[in-house]
Amino acid sequence: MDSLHYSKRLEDDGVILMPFVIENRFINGVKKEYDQLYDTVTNTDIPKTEPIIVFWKHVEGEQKKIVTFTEMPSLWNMINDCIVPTLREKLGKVAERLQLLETIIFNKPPKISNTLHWHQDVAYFPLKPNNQIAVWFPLEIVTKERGAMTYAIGSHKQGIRGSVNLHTNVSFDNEDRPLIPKNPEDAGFKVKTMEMTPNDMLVHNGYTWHTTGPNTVENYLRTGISVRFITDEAVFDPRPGQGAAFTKQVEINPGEIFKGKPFPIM
Ligand SMILES: O=C(O)CCC(=O)C(=O)O
Repeated sequence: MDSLHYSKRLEDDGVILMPFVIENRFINGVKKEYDQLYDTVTNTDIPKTEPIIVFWKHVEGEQKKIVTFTEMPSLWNMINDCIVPTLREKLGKVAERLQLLETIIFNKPPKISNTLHWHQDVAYFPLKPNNQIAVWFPLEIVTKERGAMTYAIGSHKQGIRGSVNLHTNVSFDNEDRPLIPKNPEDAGFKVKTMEMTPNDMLVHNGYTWHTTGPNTVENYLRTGISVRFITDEAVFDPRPGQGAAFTKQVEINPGEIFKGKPFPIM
């Protein structure tokens, strides 16, 4: 599929699945480093001078852990040598300007992990304009029972929605934006679960509604990595309910151009 087709599909559906775009050498390197760090990382401090990787276990009460790319160089190489070139090749103009916002490794241990409720990423981001694309790929095969990503197709066209606590689905205090319906299918959206292998890559628009269920498969860890990029120059525009980890790295004032060492242009 050429870049026009991919970018048109992203424009129409708000999400695209790109099969077989990640070589095993990238996945194997990241998996090896992640396995080594997984049990040992305890840091919760957020550095102000470099991009971060958030380790987020989907178990109620778990605290997010923070590592840097110095500790996970394989992921930095993968972003530079695989993800960014793939986005540019497959999406053309859409991916011309990619400013790294944050990287999160979502982990769902078997049986005890929970649902991450319907949300759109930009609801949590203090940016204007709020134009973002996110890449997501798993480190293992994902199926519906293993917590695959599920999307409401075309929902990005509905504009900004309110942010909720992703574990409880309760909206934050002072949230006055309309919320995503509890079941987008009831609201007329086609809902699609993206079963995939670690060689595949999802790209979604920051406005597209998505959710993941629990990982119900015994002895099977589900790890998903999301790398988010801002695609237009933006200004810092904070409001309540925007507690993404990277917001603690921001050292500019509201209304100023969003920039800083943690947010490099790739
Ligand atoms: O990996 C997951 O389970 C959820 C990922 C997600 O919601 C996101 O990348 O925004």
